Amino acid sequence: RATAGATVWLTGLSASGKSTIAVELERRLVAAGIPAYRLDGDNLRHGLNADLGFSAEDRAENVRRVGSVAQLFADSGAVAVACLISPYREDRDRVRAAHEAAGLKFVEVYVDTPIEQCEARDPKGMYAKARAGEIKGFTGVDDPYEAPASAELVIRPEDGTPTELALRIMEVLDR
Ligand code: GGZ
Repeated sequence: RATAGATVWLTGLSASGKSTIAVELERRLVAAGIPAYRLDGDNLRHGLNADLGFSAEDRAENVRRVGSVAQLFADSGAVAVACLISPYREDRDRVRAAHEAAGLKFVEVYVDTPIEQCEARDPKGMYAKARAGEIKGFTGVDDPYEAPASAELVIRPEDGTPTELALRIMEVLDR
């Protein structure tokens, strides 16, 4: 089987649906006998990245560390499924370059949910807080998000259910 030793990198705004797709992808890969492990930015900020905030420097370091851990998983033959906002193109491209230099597949997936929809979902009330000025430097509100220029896959909400989207990512992995 072609799928082995790869990183899937889901990037997009808060509440864009990255984590939901990542959970489904991880589940389906494991069910298909492919070892997979999810690296969720929000979760890792409680442990490995507990010392980091949301400045551009800290986000860059967050992406560097998760990229490095993802690469270790990929090197072991597993599929790392990273889901982080990762708002800066340069930071993501560095992770891609490191994978490619090591001969490891890197699949960038842009979860392109319009901010209006992310904001309408607002599962944790973060956008409301950002709009009220209670959170400063919130991505998409008063902090930048640089969309990928050449993602392997661009996903929009109307493109399907999380299950359908996970299957589509698996097809790209199999290429
Ligand atoms: C963006 C923030 C911020 C700011 C807290 N900007 O949707 P969530 O709530 O559960 O997940 C978001 C998470 C973003 O962490 P990442 O590690 O993915 O970010 S990055 O890749 O940019 O380093 C959000 C919450 O943290 N959160 N403050 N200011 N998101």
